[in-house]
Amino acid sequence: MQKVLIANRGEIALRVIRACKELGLKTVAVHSTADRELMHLALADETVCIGPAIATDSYLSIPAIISAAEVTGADGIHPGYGFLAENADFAEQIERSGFTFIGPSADVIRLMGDKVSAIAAMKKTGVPTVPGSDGPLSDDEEECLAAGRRVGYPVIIKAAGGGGGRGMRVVHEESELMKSISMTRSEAGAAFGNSMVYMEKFLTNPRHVEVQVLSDGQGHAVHLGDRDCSLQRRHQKIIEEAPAPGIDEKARAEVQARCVQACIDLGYRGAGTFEFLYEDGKFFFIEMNTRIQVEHPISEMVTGIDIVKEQILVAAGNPLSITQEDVVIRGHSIECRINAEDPKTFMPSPGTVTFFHAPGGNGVRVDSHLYSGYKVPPNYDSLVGKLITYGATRDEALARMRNALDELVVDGIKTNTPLHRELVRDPEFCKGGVNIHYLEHKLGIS
Ligand code: MV4
Repeated sequence: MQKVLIANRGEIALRVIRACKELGLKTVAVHSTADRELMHLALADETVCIGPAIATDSYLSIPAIISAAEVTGADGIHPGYGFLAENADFAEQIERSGFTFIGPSADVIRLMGDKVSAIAAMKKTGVPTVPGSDGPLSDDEEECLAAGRRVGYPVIIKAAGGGGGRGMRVVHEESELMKSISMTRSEAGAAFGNSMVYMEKFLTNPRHVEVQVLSDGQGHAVHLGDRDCSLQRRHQKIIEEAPAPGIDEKARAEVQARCVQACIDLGYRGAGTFEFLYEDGKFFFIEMNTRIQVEHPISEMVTGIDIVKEQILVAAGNPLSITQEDVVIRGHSIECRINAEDPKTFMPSPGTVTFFHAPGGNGVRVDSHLYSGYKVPPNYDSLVGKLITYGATRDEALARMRNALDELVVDGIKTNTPLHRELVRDPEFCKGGVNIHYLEHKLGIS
């Protein structure tokens, strides 16, 4: 691989460009007409405008991106996260056109994109799953009722084509089951073009703990420890940390080893994340993400491994350069997602950043494409930066985050920085181990 096209925008495009430059690779930045002022365009060797502001005709246009790779002679394509990152057709068309998709094979993306087949694959390889319907629910009422009785209420009905919180419904008693199944089915058919649904036991107060993996598709895989992403609002993560605090060490070692074995069994290539619910000292698989994730830097901070560089190297056909013994989880890292939004109403707040000052100091990392004078367009996700701190202990990482948030200046637009300043001083959060409902409860949503 010699030249990488980055099929994304914002902070992750900048992150990927930095990795490519370190590896001595040429870069091609593609952008929409709304994104001519993005910082990474100035750092790329070449830039190509691929379409209008509306993402469906630019960042989501497979022909526009493949054409840009053709005209620039790029040989690798990095999808970042969001947009086409987990689109199996995109990966397939890239490979069929003779380019290298920096990610897993289209088959594995497709397998994990269907949550029913993902769960079946996990059960086969020994990753612990949530007790449930063991496959799709049929149209037969008696079968559904029997599944509900066997699993035990409350249950949750999820769409096979959903994920990330889309297409699911909690059912508290048998009398509501059939109506809930048919409603989830029809919504899923309309939203995902797939009306297949399945049932799981509904866990009432879990934490969201995920395991980062790297695998070369040649029989070598490692895990890079875990992350706790429980602090979320409406399925949008706000703060993440690595490692997850207060986890049962035996359960942790077991689940991490199972994830590594799953990568080998799947022939998985690239970076990946196994998402779990963690409750009462046990892990339950819910989904696998086949992309680089927003929160990958905290795993980089506690392992010293550059996940994006490793992703590119294994996509280029190199065997994994590290073994599990090389991976040592040291210290603690926290990430605050800085969004261009009102800290109280969460309404997006695009506009011109009149002044930007990034924090610094020992153990502080800032992944952001902001600069003084940059205009945040209204067309895309509101994430404008990530503040990441590292410390020998969780308390040290937290203290550094309090300082970093106090030093951060983003003038001209609203950001959620005031919320972060409050959260890193919240006594329960500071104790560690809050569950997925904590933030919404605190904000008075539920
Ligand atoms: C669940 C659950 C409880 N029990 N599954 C939401 C996002 C999607 N990835 C899966 N989700 C959930 N699945 C069972 N069996 C609760 C959630 C859930 C959640 C999970 C992770 C992080 C935040 C969440 C917020 C609400 C619900």
